[in-house]
Amino acid sequence: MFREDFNSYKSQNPPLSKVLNFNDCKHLLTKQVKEVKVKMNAKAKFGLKPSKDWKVYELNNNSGLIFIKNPFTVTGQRYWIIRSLRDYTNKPNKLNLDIHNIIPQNEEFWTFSQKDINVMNKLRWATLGYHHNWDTKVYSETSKSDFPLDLASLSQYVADVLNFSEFRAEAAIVNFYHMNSRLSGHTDHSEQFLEAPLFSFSFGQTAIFLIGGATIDTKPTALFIESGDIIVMSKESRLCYHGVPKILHAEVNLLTNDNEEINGEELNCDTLEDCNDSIYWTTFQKYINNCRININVRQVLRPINSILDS
Ligand SMILES: O=C(O)CCC(=O)C(=O)O
Repeated sequence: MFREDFNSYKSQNPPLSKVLNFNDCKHLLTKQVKEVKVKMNAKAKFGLKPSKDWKVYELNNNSGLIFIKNPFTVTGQRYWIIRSLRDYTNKPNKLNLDIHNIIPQNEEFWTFSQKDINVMNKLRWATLGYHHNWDTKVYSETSKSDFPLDLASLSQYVADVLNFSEFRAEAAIVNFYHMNSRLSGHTDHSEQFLEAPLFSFSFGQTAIFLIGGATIDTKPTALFIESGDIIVMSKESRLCYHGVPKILHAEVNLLTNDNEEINGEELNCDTLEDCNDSIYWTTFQKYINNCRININVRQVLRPINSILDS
């Protein structure tokens, strides 16, 4: 079932009318989704709008699959896009490009890619914190680096608003998609503590995302993920098959900065200044006009308390 639907959505003419669209979800309410009550924070943080203004839903057929309709300000989206491309691609984080040795030792990905567009086109992923091992799928104490404080704070803040206040951000995969990229159906089960939710932040081009069941025999639900949308995979949905069969072209215009102030606590000061520089922003706007960035944040370890209890 998952495979058949994946193939149908990856085709030239995907059945778009069957994809859940959270821009217009009044008609989905009660039938396919329900609204989720969140903690009301009046103060905006981390480039997000105050949580009292968020629109948060849970799928009826996939318990624990939470969808937050773009809660970011324009400046907030700019911040996370710049961080993903320019900073999270720096050492000691790992990139798919590392094994090809195409970036000279003393150069950083972003600066080098401005001179060589092929390098930019070859970027597929970066891993942060505990580095995901794509072959063994096992996290190791010998392959980890410091997790970025700002991304940990963003994830833990969203977790807290959704009442997952114990969540700890310990590993992330930043996925970089081109218009012809896909991510096959898979489950994320390498983490030791699978009870913790997984947070997925998307920017740039639109994706069709499929979320199925515990095996590939369950028919998946298809959703559009647009720039700024957040998906949380918690409870039953945490171990469900999911994938991205298609990237669709969308106008993502972050050129007009809303000049909304970002509460700068725990954010990177240089990036905050860069977000408000419209000329500096244009190179990043060019990237997201044809690409999608997905930041997938996980907790790896069991919380200390649960180890002591067992
Ligand atoms: O790009 C997405 O929305 C999903 C990414 C994902 O499933 C993963 O990194 O495991």
